Amino acid sequence: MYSNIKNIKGTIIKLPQYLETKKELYKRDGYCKIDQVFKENFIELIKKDIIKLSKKGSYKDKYGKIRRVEKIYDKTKNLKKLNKILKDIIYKILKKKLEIFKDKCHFKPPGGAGFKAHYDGVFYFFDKNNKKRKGWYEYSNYFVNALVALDFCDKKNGTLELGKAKNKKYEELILDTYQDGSPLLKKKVEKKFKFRSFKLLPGDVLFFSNKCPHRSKKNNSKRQRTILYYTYSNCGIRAYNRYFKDKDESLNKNSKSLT
Ligand SMILES: O=C(O)CCC(=O)C(=O)O
Repeated sequence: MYSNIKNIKGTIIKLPQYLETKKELYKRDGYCKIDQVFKENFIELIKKDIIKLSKKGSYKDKYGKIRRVEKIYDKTKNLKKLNKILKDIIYKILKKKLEIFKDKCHFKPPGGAGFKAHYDGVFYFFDKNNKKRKGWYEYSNYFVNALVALDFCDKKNGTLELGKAKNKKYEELILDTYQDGSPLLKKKVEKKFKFRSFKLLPGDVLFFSNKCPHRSKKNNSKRQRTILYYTYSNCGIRAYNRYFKDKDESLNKNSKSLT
């Protein structure tokens, strides 16, 4: 699968050269891409599992097309394995033992809308008691996303575009947004960033900080673009259920989708 990497068992492991480089890149830019973390046959198994899970519950767009499946990371043997591998790599790159905070699979069917530029988790929401809350920063101030390509991704089918992380606190980052309950960046802020578009093969993984501005375009191809989009944090596994419960109860209505 990813033969250069051993499991962590409390021992300090010398990083393979290519991971040392990734570590430096992540430190400098807030993101790094690792090619072929997962082999094609493993990705095929994951896709089969996801299709089965999507039959039990998914979010659809206004055309009735499946766009998102959530709460999947521990639902099958293969998905559990994938999560463990991602956590191991994060540990090796960042020297942090993080747990899954939220997880989803994003489908972008032909013609499917993209996402406007935003930072992840930088928004406010009103909880069920109408109390104003600080987005993901209610749980922690450290988040790492792992995007696993399940399909080939490129500009045409709406791959992710990333800018370098802005290493600021919530209170400063929120000023870059419209502060309308969504994490969307103001147009003038978006224009200041240089976005890099990532061509990904199935099995490639993109690790990036939630503080990296990112966006994606509509799928203008004839084929679906599917990715796993997991977020890891240092706030402990109990935050996972709390997050999804708070999200269900949140009174926010705004979305970061292009439509
Ligand atoms: O699926 C995509 O194209 C981007 C998703 C995204 O930016 C997000 O969920 O924060």
